[in-house]
Amino acid sequence: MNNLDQQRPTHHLVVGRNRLGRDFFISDIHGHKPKFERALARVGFNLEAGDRLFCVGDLVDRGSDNLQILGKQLHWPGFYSIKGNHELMLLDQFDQQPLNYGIYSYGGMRNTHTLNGGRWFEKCRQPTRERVVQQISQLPLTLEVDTAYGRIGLVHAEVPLGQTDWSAFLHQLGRDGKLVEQAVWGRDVLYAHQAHKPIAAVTGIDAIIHGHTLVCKPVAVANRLYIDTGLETGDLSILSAQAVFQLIHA
Ligand SMILES: [Mn+2]
Repeated sequence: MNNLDQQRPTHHLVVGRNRLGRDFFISDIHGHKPKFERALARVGFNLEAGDRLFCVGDLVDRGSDNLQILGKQLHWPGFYSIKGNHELMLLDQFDQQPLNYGIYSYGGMRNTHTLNGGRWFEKCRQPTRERVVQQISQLPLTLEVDTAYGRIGLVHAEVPLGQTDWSAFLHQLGRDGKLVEQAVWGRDVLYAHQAHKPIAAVTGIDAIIHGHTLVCKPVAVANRLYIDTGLETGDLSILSAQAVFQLIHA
């Protein structure tokens, strides 16, 4: 274990290899149970057989099944999710933290979460709100999982331009609120790629999966893979670890 490992923030979760079933990756469920269940059915997801599911954040907001998703999936032994910008908005709103999302804040209004699909949370009774906050605050901000095909990292929106090493990025993330904001809200890497700018791979990790920015089909940018197809296609992308590397190496 090197120095950086020892200093890794506790909001980073490291998950070992699955010895039983398959590992799948999904993003931006946004409280849409039917879309979520269709995705699971498409790959024959089998919890009992040891399959695991990793979500790149934004479990809640927009759909009508937020409490069902939180109540059920977060209790699955093989379900892992990181926080997305929607989870952070919810926590900020509950804590009455001053919202400071800069260009992302829709003019710095205090009700950013409500405007972004969070009205369901506003309408919950206080004990429910407290339970939701308890569940969501325990989710890590970043995650990495070892698979037979390579190590896969999860970051909701992006590993910002200029961050070229996974360990260094995680290290700085624990100390730099601005970087956290970029990691859960940013779209610069994908936009730079779409503008045909060269994007380097992030060293120290084999693949990184992002949601957050809408795409029509999964888009690989060096070793980063954007998978949030939910709103564009009506279907959530669900990818096996093998499929993740096939797309990155295509
Ligand atoms: Mn998002």
